[in-house]
Amino acid sequence: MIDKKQTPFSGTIDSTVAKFPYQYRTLPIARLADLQEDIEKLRRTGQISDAEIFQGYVSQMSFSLPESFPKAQSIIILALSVPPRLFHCQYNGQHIPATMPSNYYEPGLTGKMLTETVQNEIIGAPGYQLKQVYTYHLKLLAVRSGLGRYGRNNICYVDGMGSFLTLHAYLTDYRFETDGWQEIRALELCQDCSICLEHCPMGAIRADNFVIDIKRCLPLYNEVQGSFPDWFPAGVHHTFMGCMKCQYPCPANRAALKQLGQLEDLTEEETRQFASGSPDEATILSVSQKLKVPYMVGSPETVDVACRNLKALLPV
Ligand code: B12
Ligand code: SF4
Ligand code: SF4
Repeated sequence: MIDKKQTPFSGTIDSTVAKFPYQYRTLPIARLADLQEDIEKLRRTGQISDAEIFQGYVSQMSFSLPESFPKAQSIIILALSVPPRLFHCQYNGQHIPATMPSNYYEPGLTGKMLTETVQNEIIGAPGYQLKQVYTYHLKLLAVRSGLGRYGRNNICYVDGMGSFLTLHAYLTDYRFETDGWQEIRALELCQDCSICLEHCPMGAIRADNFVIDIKRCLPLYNEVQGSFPDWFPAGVHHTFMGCMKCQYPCPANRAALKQLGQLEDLTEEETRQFASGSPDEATILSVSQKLKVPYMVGSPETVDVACRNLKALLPV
């Protein structure tokens, strides 16, 4: 069920589990070349890190038109409000707090529901094709379209959502008349603020360069398998995956922080099994349900990552 739109570029998806506010903008397909030029400029000035894991994410990304959709006319970029959720690991009688950031759990909204929303509410006319694209740099697209702005932490902020959101891009052969192309803009609040820089435990946010030092950004290491580097500060871990240290204290998230949700806590036994590195199938299933990470079931790599990260949360 979809609510009536409150403003021209927003709406709410009612998934029966929860309500998900969304906002979107559109750009004409001709803007793909301008977006790619932004990336080329960064590349020419040496701002695209050559860190292997980072390259693993971005080397195949570009603002190109898929061969399978030559008739695409418009790009739709959508921000979905998804609050981080808190949970605890019970361990030796203690309740160890942890966060599940926005983009790692299934909030209760299927891709089909999102696509139907775009089709019915945003395009709003029958007979048009729609294709989700995963290979575009979504924050840049959001900022250039006027949907969001960069924070000093290089995360994208949308009015009314803060940074607690996920981004989704679609191509369609429907032609939107508007071209909301904007300069690449930072939040006005960032002009006189350096709170995220001071709170980043890794020193990834720099005073002299807006582009963060990706090689020092915690999620680059805790999203993938492998041992953590020796230079990691002690006690840095606080999530299932990812990092919230620059987002929680950010003044642009003050209102959004009130939306934080909860997940079911892990029992002593579940925590112990994950910390041991080899949880049994039943425990993997129960933890995946509690933490809303169904993709962990049948993925030994994700179980491995979860075991390492949950163990790192515990006192030694
Ligand atoms: C690779 C990747 C990562 C990498 C690298 C992050 C990074 N900063 O690039 C890692 C694993 C570290 C990561 C971490 C996170 N990620 Co990530 N990630 C991606 C991915 C796959 C690509 C991002 C990308 O294109 N990076 C390339 C760089 C070049 O792009 P950029 O950061 O936009 O850089 C721009 C600015 O530097 C700007 N710029 C340059 N100079 C200047 C100067 C000024 C003044 C200004 C204003 C701007 C500016 O221009 C650059 C582009 O031209 C996207 C999904 C997607 N398809 O886009 C998700 C995505 C960006 N990630 C997301 C999330 C949620 C996160 C985390 C918050 C998760 C977490 N809680 O830990 C963290 C945030 C870390 C951080 N501080 O950036 C969300 C974004 C949500 C949001 N609100 O912005 C995305 C869109 C996933 C999704 N579908 O929702 N991620
Ligand atoms: S903490 Fe301050 S500088 Fe950092 S993103 Fe938020 S407003 Fe900008
Ligand atoms: S996500 Fe964590 S490590 Fe990366 S910039 Fe923010 S605080 Fe620093």
